[in-house]
Amino acid sequence: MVSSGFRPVFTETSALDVEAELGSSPQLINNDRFALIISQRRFMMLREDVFEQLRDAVIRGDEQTAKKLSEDIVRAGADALQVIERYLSPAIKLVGQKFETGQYFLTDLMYSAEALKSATGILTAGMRTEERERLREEKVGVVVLGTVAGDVHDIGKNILGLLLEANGFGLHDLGRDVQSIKFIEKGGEVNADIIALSALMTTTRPAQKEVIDFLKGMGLKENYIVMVGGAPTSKDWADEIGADGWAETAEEGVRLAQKILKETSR
Ligand code: B12
Repeated sequence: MVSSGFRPVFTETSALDVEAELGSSPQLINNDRFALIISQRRFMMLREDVFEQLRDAVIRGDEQTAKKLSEDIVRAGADALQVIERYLSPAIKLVGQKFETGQYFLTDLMYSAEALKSATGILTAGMRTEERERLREEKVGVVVLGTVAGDVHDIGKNILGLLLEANGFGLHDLGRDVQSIKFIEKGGEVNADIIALSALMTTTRPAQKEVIDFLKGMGLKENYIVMVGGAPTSKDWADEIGADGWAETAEEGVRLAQKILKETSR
């Protein structure tokens, strides 16, 4: 039933799933009934190139198309994170390169950023509610998160926040362009386990160090696990400034937070 040029974009409903629904043996289910159930469950077959179209819409800064394609992808039940990692992150990287090399102006960058923000918002919206519901009971740790002072980039930070919440962390997102002292004030107020700092520019990266220096100066460093991330950061940078952890992606960031919390048995 998968015709050429089309493919399912999500775990296909297996014959056993259908059996459970029909209460009959898989051998007795013919293709028509199988297809009907799939369509009833709103499983869709998407053209294989829909992800490429979404990527291209972000590169072009075409927000309307990006929104529409994202909605189609959500309806099809595709894995939001995979779409972001495989198609949207490379798209925005390319946009950044075009900006750097003068092929794109700031307005182009802004249009692409808006398209990306809308797409990630739509793709992850379902995840937000479902996962929150499921994990509400399991508070595994409290995180204060934000993009450091002078930096308004927040798309990656928002993805990290979403994943932290989805994995049961209590999240206090301070937003972007957050003054260093605010992280510390909030950390004390909510009795945080982790302070997570995002920085997207070489010029704002030093603010991550500033937060750690403030914590040390106030004798509070031992109270928190400080994690840093963002494109211009690295493991070396994290070690240099005395951070407790660094991760390249939001997914790795969550795994790292879980690991450090376990190790420090908080
Ligand atoms: C989109 C974008 C914008 C958008 C931001 C919109 C928004 N709401 O975020 C807009 C148009 C507003 C913008 C503005 C500017 N930008 Co800009 N922007 C970008 C761009 C193209 C993509 C950033 C992005 O969203 N990436 C996608 C997300 C998903 O990835 P990410 O942020 O890296 O996050 C991932 C990981 O890093 C990680 N992560 C992120 N944070 C954290 C934190 C922790 C704790 C952990 C563990 C992990 C983690 O998880 C995320 C998901 O896996 C980058 C280029 C690039 N390649 O990064 C330039 C870039 C960052 N911008 C740049 C510049 C120069 C600017 C401006 C100064 C331009 C100008 N002349 O005004 C302004 C800055 C204004 C300011 N004061 O901040 C430069 C920075 C150069 C530098 N000095 O380092 C870049 C690198 C472009 C370039 N190549 O020149 N920008």
